[in-house]
Amino acid sequence: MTNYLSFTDDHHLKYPFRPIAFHALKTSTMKTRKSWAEPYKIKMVELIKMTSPRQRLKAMQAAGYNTFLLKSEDVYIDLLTDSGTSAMSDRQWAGMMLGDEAYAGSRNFYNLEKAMQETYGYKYLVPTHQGRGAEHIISKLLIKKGDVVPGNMYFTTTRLHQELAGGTFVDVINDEAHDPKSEFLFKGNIDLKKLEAVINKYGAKRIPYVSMATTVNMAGGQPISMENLKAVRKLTRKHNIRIIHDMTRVAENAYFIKEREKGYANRTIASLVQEICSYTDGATMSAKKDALVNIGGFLALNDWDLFEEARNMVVIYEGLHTYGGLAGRDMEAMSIGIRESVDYDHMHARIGQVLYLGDKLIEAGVPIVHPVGSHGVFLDASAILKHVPQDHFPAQALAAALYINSGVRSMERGIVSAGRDAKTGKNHYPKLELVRLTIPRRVYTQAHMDVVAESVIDVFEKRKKINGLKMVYEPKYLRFFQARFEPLK
Ligand code: PM9
Repeated sequence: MTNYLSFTDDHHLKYPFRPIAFHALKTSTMKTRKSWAEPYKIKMVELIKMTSPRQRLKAMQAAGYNTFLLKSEDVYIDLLTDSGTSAMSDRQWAGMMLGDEAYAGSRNFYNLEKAMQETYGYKYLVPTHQGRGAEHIISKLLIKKGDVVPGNMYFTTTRLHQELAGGTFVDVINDEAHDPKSEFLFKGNIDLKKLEAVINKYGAKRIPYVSMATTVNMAGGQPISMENLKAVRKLTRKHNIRIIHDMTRVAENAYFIKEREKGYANRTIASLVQEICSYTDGATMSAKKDALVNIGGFLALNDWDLFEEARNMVVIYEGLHTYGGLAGRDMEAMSIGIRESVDYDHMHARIGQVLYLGDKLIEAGVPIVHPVGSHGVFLDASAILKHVPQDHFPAQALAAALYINSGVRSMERGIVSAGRDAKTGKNHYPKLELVRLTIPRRVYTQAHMDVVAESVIDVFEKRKKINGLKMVYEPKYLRFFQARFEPLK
């Protein structure tokens, strides 16, 4: 009989404590226990304001029914984004005090370079102020007018930089990714037939790279499998095409591979992250997500010549190549955050919290994207507001209604975010019309998730009373950030 007091590490690996929400994962082979807790203690708190429905209605009217235009002090639980909203650890804050604020050659740059190389395995680092800074540089360096860039679903800033550089984005994600009800566990996978068709149609010379994201944000934080990634590598190698990896949530993707993909259960998150990166040629990173910082990003490359060009270009748009728009203290916090992001207990609790909220909504019959993804729960606005046509912005209206109901801020991820076709000027009509409840890392407790679930369920029950919106102001680029709306009668 096993001595309870002498469990081996091996036993711990086989039967770790599971977040309660994992019973929903059909493929999970792990045991569950009744409750679980965050792997941290809270050392400092930020007070949040409670508001009345009347105050919230006024705030929403003033914000033009766009949650991006609300003042954050009017928000009770802020699930707008997981970007730059993480709580840093005491070690990261201690690192901030070690900022070497030199213009050139800051010690913190070298620490960041080392953390990036050791954690992700890429050779060369170009720091940038955030992810889109890296997207700007790589798009300008690799894309020529008339090129096509296949990828596993568009992301707003990524596609815009590709278009501004003269390219056209082509979606080659598998069909399941566009179906909120599909339970496919790797909805981030690239459809190899679609990718091959794009290569045959345009020729490899017009494809500067495949844009491959881990996890896929606009699909609901859905992961790509290691098997699919290997196959994409094989195909692109045959045609001599690069893979540029949007590694914004790579550790979250690695966690799903460990949980869901056969043969990976005993691997560490760190080793899976390394393996994912090893199948790609370079990466853009918004460190504001996985890497647990409030600001920062980078471009990572393996090709020296390309790195030299990027290092030269970064001085034009971001700053010297040893700071790229960041303070020394920001780079130090990032280097520590990168290492913390691949810790199993951290990721287990992070994704466990997202699943906890997702499970509550599934139990209540609220239509959401299945399976629950890495960084948030995505409400299926077209299924919830069946009476609101896509041209009346159902997800935008639902996000506004949720805020007015309880002060919970979410983000539209539907027709407003999809924007217009760069060539025809016509609206894109995405199949997914979603509201994202994005969970910041290490910020909220399960009690906050309970309140969010109650509010979403309440709004769901009152859904017939929610009308659509009309857009009364539309900015030219990335309209979701600043567009304004009015309610339709
Ligand atoms: N993502 C998000 O809320 C920030 C605002 S929405 C544009 O999800 C991916 C997959 C992202 C991402 C930002 C960026 C850009 C690139 N790729 O915001 O420039 O999710 O650091 O990164 C947001 P930056």
